[in-house]
Amino acid sequence: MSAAYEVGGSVAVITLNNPPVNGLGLATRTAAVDGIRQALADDAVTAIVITGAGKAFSGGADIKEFNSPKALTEPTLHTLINVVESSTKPVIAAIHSVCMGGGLELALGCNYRIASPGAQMALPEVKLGILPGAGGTQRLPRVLGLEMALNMIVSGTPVASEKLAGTTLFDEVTAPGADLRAAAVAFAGKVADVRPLPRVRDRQVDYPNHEAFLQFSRNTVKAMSGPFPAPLLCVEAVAASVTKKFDDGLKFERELFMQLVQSAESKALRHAFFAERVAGKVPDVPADTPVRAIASAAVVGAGTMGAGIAMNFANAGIPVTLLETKQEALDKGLATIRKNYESTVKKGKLTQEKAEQCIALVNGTLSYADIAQADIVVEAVFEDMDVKQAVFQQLDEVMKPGAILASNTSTLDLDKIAGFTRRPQDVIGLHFFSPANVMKLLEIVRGKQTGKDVLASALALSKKLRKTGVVSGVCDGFIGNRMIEQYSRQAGFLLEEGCLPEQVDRAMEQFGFAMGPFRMGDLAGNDIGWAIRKRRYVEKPDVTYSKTADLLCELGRFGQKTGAGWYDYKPGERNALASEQVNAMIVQHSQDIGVARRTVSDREIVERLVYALVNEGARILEEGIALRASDIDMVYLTGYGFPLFRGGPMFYADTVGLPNVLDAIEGYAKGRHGEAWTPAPLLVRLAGEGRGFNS
Ligand code: 3H9
Repeated sequence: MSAAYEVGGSVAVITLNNPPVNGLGLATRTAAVDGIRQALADDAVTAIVITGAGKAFSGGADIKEFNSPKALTEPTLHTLINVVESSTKPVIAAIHSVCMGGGLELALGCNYRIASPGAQMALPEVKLGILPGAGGTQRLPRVLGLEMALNMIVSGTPVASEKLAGTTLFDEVTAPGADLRAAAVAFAGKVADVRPLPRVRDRQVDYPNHEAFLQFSRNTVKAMSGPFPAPLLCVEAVAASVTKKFDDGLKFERELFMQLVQSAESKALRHAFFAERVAGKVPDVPADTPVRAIASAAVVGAGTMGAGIAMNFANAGIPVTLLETKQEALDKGLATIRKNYESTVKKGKLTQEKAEQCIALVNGTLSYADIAQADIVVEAVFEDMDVKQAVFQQLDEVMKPGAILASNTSTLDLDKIAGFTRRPQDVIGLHFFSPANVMKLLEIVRGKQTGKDVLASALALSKKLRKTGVVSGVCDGFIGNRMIEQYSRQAGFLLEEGCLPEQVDRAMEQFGFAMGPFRMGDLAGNDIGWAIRKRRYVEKPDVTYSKTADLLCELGRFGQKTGAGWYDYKPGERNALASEQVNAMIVQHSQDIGVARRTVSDREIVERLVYALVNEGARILEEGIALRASDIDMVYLTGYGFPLFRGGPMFYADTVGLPNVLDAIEGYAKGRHGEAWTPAPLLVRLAGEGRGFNS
């Protein structure tokens, strides 16, 4: 059942019922149209109420139907809204909880709207790279005015219904706690005989000197929308609500909608929307798996990472104790936390009061005994197995039974770490990304023996901390760092072959990365990669690396923290300036290893770096380290600055076409350091079958 039809007295009530959010898929649209027709045919019915079952009026068009024949199968959303708008009996939308996108467009097609307070009203299509395509851009300005409607449509931000009470959007906003359905039925009784029926389409948008306002909006939106075409087209569609007749405006909106729905940017955003939601699902850990309560936390290690992790708990209202071995280090960690909160307050992103509340939730200690009762402890100490061993043996001694023991390791073997305890089922990896209080990604590392309830608890925790939790199996570097190593290797080889850091960074930034690999290295600290490579030279002597990064570190150029890295930095500034010393060192190194430097195209740079990610991603997928390709995309979108409009490395590879990716990889395999380019078997197989990673 996707919409229920009931008649009480002289009012028919159509209840949209398509969990979880009453998306207006084909079956729901069909049932709603049938409901209206049935009500029109029934002489006993004088008015019709449309409402939603469960936790929404409607979340809008069913996004899963986009680019599928179902979206265009009758009755389309347009047809449904036409049927509602041309009804000869009044139709009242009874709105609660969520009224978004096509849901709001349907409500705008009704003659009257009545809402509960707290309903989230939005036209969020722009966030999916499209615009409201079922009349929203024409009808919303007619009830909210040009400025407010434009703001809502260009930003996609929800506005609470009570804030819109008093506008012509609503005929009534009920009192808190009132029975919405009963109120709507009572309202229907009052308006049953009122004619002519009020229709939003018959209203005018009055805005003196609208052209000046629209031009200002175009300029502002253009400057802010980056590579995304939708925001500017939203302005154009809204402009039509003033400059064109209603039906012409609708037609124009439709044209722009069709253009956007086919765009690569929108496909990428829709992919990211579903990828984010599916990432929290693990096939063998059902949604009803019991979770452990997490009401208190502890963090071992008060360095930058530990302090950032502690802030996450405090932000979520969970008291957290920071543990260090020395008072000085502890004081420094606590001071970092205070400083971070103060600077957020200064930026106007947090109130002083909220900051003080968070700071009050953070305590410090030098004694393991003080953290013993915490529900979860996250270890964030130096990335060295011996140090981790000492910490986990201690935790095993002191922590209460049932406490979750988490490691923030970014590369080390979690199963080995779990083996330092007598409770490996309680051990899990929680890999936060720096700065931990800002970055969205949380890699949740599932060890061989991690309990299902511990995994479910970590996934629930990631939501509470407002992170995107992505599950990874155990391997060196997990999903993100294992892939980035291949990317960095290629960046190093490119330096040997003829590139300078600024060319590589520029090419990657033009592709859309927030930062190219060398600027990123300078920000994160080049010494981190150096330490990892030193370990690799011993553990995996066959893996080749360019020596340039080692030579850089030998010069003490660790990046911004030492005032010099791949680039030069003026004291106190973060602007990366090309370094003569480094560039000369790179050119000299090519000479020393006998490589004739050549001109490398930007296209080659992008292909080599991105396809290195893709090829390793394919292995990770095949080995089951990642559950699905879209999980890998989420890791890269939320943790590594991969351009959102390209949807993540695996999605991007799908859009390029896997046979094309494979061709390029096979070409690079014939070049210098061809050993780094053995195509992943999964890539070869899928390319042969004409499939994609995400299909
Ligand atoms: C549109 O309307 C186009 C029209 O203008 C023109 C057409 C011609 N469809 O976010 P949650 C699923 S475009 C299908 O975790 P929350 C979601 O996948 C649409 N499914 O919950 C998830 O599924 P699962 C404009 C949808 O409570 C489940 O619902 N509308 C849709 O945190 C729960 O999602 C939007 O852009 C959908 N439209 O937040 C609204 N929406 O359980 C996008 C959600 O299997 N949606 N799902 O993982 C949202 O912003 C949030 O989901 C919402 C609920 C606020 C509704």
